[in-house]
Amino acid sequence: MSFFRLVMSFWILHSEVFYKQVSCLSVSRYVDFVEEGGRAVNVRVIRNKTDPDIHWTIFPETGSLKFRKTPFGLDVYAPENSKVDDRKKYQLIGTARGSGFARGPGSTLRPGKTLVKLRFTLLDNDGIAKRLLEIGGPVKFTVNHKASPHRTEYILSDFNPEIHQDWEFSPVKLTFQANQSGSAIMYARPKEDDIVEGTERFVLSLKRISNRMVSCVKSKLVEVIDDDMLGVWSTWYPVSDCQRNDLGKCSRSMSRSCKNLDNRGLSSNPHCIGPAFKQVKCICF
Ligand SMILES: [Ca+2]
Ligand SMILES: [Ca+2]
Repeated sequence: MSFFRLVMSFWILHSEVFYKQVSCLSVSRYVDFVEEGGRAVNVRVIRNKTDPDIHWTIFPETGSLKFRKTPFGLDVYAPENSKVDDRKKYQLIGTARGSGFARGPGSTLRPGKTLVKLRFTLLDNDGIAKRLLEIGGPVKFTVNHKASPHRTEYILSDFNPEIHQDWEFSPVKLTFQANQSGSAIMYARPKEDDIVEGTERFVLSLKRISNRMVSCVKSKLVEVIDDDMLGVWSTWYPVSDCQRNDLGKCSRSMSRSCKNLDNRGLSSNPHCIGPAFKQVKCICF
């Protein structure tokens, strides 16, 4: 064996070991979309100590997305801004070695080995939202499912897990068996409650779960107008006569009512802080 071949076989052997270690790496993704100012894409990377570092890039390049290293991997997030951003698909590309380049045969630089590619969508929340009164709605999503070899589920959700307390979904989940196709309508409606939350904006998404992969099919920007508004007290109504109650005690009573701050809006359920009724002791004759 010539010296050259010996060197080459060592290099190949060495590189095989190197890539074998890389193959131990596993990346799992939890969500494949990132909401501006909200939830990030969490990428969990499990690798051996000897595995090479991963260099992450976003394609196509964008200033709207940022990285944040975590103890388990990284987060891709979009800082909030007030401009309407594109909703195009991005790829997160992980390459072996910090520089993104590895030294190849003959000391030439060649691109680093691509280890993972994750695809996701940026959801902007600066568009024109569909306005929904809390007691109104619903927001409808049409699901058109083409036959796939896997069992597929569709769910409606927001990034905030509490949405299940505040919204009702119908159906909660839509399931298509393998090779089944069809279409259906799913809807979400904000629940009526007696809590003053104020107007809130959501990105409501239709997610598809197929073969353990989660993907965002559609998303809609909605603004929920809370029906429960802070109100203002009227002045106290005239005091009643001194009256004896069932226990034989005498009192005068006063009441006031909680009114809408303004009568322009859709508000119809005002809430005021403090009692609407009070009693003052008096002497009966
Ligand atoms: Ca934006
Ligand atoms: Ca409310």
